[in-house]
Amino acid sequence: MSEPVKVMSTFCSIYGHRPEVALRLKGIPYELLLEDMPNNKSELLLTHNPVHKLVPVLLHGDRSICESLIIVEYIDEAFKGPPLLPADPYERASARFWAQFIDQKFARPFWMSICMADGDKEEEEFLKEAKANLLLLEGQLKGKRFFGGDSIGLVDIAASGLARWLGAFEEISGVNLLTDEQFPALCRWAKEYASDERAKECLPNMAELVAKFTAVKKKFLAMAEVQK
Ligand SMILES: N[C@@H](CCC(=O)N[C@@H](CS)C(=O)NCC(=O)O)C(=O)O
Repeated sequence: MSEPVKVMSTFCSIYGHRPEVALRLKGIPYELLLEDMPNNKSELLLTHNPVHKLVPVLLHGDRSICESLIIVEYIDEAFKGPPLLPADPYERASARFWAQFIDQKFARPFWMSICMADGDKEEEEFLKEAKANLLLLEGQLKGKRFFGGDSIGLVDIAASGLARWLGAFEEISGVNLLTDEQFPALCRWAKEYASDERAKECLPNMAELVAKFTAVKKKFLAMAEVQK
């Protein structure tokens, strides 16, 4: 019998979506364990991710794997099913490069531009950087259906925040970042990703996201006010 697979995540987690969609694309059943983050982390989480104490964590039998992109690569290697990374070494390296780009360079200005208070002088800088990064990703689609070619792969999974979470952030902030005029390929991609049956099954709905991140933004702004 195959070993049980569990995903530790939290409600509406952008990073937690990654292992879930990877498992669904591979056709691997799993149990979802939702953590109460960030103030009530379980013993199970602290035991299995003692270094970062973050979700997601993949539990595969008695082994645990942390960090969402590493988990996606692990899932690709540990389970049969459609590949999530290309076979060619150069193409694999390139997919890893863009997935890392999304987490290391793209993520901060992107989220910050949306969390800023209206009229904040840093907002414009963050927006500029977020748009420049979106343009780089737009170029990576180059007429392809997905970043991975004809099917969803590592970079699509890394970028999945653009396909659902961004819409909620735009609604909350009133900032429209991903416009059809500026980013037609990314807009088309976002729609296709969000309408894929396997992705759809583990994407949070818009109302839940808006409610959750409205509360997060309120908390963020209140903390920033205290620090002034
Ligand atoms: N680099 C990590 C980021 C994970 C992450 O930030 N997870 C958030 C939930 S979406 C978390 O656990 N936050 C709790 C905290 O910050 O204490 C990954 O890719 O897995």
